[in-house]
Amino acid sequence: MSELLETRDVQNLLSKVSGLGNDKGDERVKRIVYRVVSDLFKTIEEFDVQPDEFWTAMSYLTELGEAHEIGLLVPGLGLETFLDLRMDAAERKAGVAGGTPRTIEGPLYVAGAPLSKGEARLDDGSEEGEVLFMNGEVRDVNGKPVAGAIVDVWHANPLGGYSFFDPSQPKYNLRRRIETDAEGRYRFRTVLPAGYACPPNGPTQKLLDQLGRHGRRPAHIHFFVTAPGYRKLTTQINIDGDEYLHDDFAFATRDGLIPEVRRFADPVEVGARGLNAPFAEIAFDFVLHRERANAPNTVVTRVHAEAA
Ligand code: MBD
Ligand code: FE
Repeated sequence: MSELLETRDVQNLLSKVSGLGNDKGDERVKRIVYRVVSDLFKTIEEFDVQPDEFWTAMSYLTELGEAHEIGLLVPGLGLETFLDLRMDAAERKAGVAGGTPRTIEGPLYVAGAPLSKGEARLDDGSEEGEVLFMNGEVRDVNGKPVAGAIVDVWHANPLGGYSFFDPSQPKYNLRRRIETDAEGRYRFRTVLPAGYACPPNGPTQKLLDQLGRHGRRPAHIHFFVTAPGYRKLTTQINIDGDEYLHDDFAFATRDGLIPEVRRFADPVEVGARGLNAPFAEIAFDFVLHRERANAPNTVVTRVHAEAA
């Protein structure tokens, strides 16, 4: 590395910047700021970053925040998946094995969706798309059904847009909380989502372009599954057959999260569901772990929107 970084002036600067020389503040924050700022100094040195380039990056960060896209770039850079991999590793170390795999939450959850028992319909009938019935059981790793679990589900519409973020959709469209019945079962009716694409003129896509990358996600459905005494599960299922299934810009596709999609076109079966067009069905069970003292908390504090 460069000699400049080793000089007393720069070392002094870093220590003052991070407050390491004083006895106030927070020790952990100081050490992390020291590391991050010195790594930035190193990056500037190594790439001989010019002032123009540096200030371009600073305006980029401003733009990213103003566009509310920090939560979008984070998964795009694999940071959210990295946190998942670390949580997986910590769980393995604590002996938490098996169960439904976790995958990233993403930036589009909205708290406070309508709550119902056993079943729900997620769309209001105005969505043009293939009807999907999804059902399954919440159980623990020993196969015991979990009654009274909350399945908090959210997904995009057939155009890839999420309610709240896409103001053309009704409030809480395609967002529901379903409490499992006495047998631990849930079921819902909805419309098949399409994959998501980063806003084409936004700052996230602007950086992805410079990396030669697309900003597409395969069609997917998000879940939080919670129950008293159990570890919170954050996961998603992918819709099989999507062209981006294994080419997700957010790196969230995982083995065990690609259930079979059954298609029904027989007029008798279609009619029996009160429909007049072919529909799809997915069966998927969620397997939770009991809470345990020595494993890291999976309840993540994160700022969520709540529809007004
Ligand atoms: C999404 O729908 C999503 O789930 C993630 C992780 C990023 C952008 C859009
Ligand atoms: Fe999503």
